[in-house]
Amino acid sequence: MTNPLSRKALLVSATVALLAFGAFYSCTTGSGGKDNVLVGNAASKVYVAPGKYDEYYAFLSGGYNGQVMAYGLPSGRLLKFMAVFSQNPETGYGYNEETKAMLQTTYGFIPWDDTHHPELSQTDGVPDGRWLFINGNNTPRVARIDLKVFETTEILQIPNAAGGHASPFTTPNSKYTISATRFSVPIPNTDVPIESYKQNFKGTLSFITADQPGKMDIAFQILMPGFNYDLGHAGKGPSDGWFFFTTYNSEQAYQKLEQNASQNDKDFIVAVNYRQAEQCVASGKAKTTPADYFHNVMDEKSRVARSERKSSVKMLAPQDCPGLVYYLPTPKSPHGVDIDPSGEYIVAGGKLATVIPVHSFTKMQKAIADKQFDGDVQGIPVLRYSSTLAGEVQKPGLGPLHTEFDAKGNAYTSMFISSEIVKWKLGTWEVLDRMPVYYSVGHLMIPGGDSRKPWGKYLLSLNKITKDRYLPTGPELAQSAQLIDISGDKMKMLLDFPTIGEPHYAQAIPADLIKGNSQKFYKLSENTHPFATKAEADGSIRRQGKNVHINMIAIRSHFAPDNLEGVQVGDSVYFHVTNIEQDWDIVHGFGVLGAENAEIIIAPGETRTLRWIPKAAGIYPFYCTDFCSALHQEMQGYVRVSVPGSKVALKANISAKAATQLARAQALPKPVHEMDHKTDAPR
Ligand code: K7E
Ligand code: CUA
Repeated sequence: MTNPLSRKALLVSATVALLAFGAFYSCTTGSGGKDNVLVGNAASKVYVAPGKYDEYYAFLSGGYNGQVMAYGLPSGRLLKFMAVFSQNPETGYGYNEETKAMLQTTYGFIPWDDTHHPELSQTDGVPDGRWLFINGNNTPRVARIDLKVFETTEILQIPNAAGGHASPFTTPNSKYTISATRFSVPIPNTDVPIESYKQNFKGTLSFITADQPGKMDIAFQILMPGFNYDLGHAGKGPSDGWFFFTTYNSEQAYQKLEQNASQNDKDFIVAVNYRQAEQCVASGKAKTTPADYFHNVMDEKSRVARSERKSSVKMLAPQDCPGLVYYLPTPKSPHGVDIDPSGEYIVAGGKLATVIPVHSFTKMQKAIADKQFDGDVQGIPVLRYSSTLAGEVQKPGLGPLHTEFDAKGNAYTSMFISSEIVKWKLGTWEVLDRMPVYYSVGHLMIPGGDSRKPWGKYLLSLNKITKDRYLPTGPELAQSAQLIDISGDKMKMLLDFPTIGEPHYAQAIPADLIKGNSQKFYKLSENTHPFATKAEADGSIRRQGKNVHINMIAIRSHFAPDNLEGVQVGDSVYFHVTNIEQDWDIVHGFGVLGAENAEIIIAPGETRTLRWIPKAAGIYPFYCTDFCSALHQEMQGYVRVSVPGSKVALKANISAKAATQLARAQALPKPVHEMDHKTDAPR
């Protein structure tokens, strides 16, 4: 089952092969006979009968769509699309007034990002199903998704950083999650010649407090030499208290990195003793440094997001905190760094390396104690390669990127260039099996495979290129995941399924650890939204200058009020719609003719607000966008829009009680609009 291409290509230098890898896709016909699939057997292993549940939840990042998708495994069925860093018109996320603040940054309202690495929260080094963290790669951010509601509830911007790629891998109890700069930049960022890279450009490693929902913050940052920091993983067991990051571009190139950052035989793994960092911070060794960043939180009760702007961080220089950071030389332009379940082995994926180097944590500690240094980089000791090396996997294939583990002492590494998964043995470093994948795998994922207790059983190969695997859909094809059975000695291909966006990485967890906690609706009695309407009689329309607020309920199968008059051209009309249902899966939507943003979807018990600015006089229908009942098509209403200064009075067809309240409210002084964020968000 060896991919013959990988064998041949090993003779070629890795760099040449990288340039030529496109030629590997010379497709054969169709997608039929290429897999070593016993079709019937494989089909029964992924078949989940109608009405039955999958065994695992899998969370796949969406790459450049900025979102995260939940799938079921082994079926590969898509369960939920979760908006994180990108606006999502499907639900109104980032368009409605309640969620716009989630996308606030010091660069303004950013409606997009690039997600790479979903990371489940952990207890004792084992995924626990409480939260999923995900990084924003472009405008460095880390988000928390609450797996009770499968929604983004918190986003922290990472200051003093550019490119939040090595993120958000967590420590064994999720005390910290991390974010390292992929790109080094001047810190603080300022206008300097690019040629002054070596003097002026720096990297940062950010440790983010993660175990308190709603309270993520930068615990401290470590100021590092101006390399590229690529990926990271926390130690566990004996290596608990340490964090490992890969670097590339130790050449400190600032142009044509393709060549200029591939000169050195070895780059580094950075080993950070974060307990030492905590001590140095506690003893005042960190400098309070200016930093400009946002922290955005979705309030659990009002379901309105709030932003806070922060202005400083604690910055540690390794030179001021001896014992904090060491460099482990590692061939060659390493990408992934993965720690085995025992916490002893530190596996690097050297994209251009011909071996998979594995460092030993025990040897690393001894090398530090014995000062087996090969000089230093800007005061950071470099450990001798031979002093930390546990072993090298010889001839693994081409382009090793990422490694995960099963519970039986085996490791599995993705080979981008030779397009295969390679299984090898920890300790003996021998290659045990290979499985070709279609095509060009990036990350691979085993449920719990980066944790202390892998559940094993399946491996998901997350492939970059699909070519001929599915029916053609024009120039751009979906990316692809392949599910592989790893329960036996030999890997077995079970299933292909297309994915949305580019799923760099994924995490999976037994469904039982999440499904019992899934929330069915929001309690209306606990809804503290300032514009909540909890009963039909409480609907209202109010004017505050050019702002018109409409409090409205939605219930099968009507809105109340549903006839509105007195709105004028150029008004900002806020439809505050509360879904007063208290029943699972009964959501309503709201769309209005000519709205320039999106619809809103309102979950049972919550309030969502659509802002709308009518441009011309006339009658505008609105309707429920989610087919909620037999009379869903009747769930509609009208807004009358008059010219500016018109004498048409404000009117909503509401109850007599509500009308009295309306008269009283209109006599009161104007309240401050509590949801006027200072954003220039697109409406
Ligand atoms: Cu290898 Cu961004 Cu983790 Cu993609 S990264 S593959
Ligand atoms: Cu409510 Cu359709």
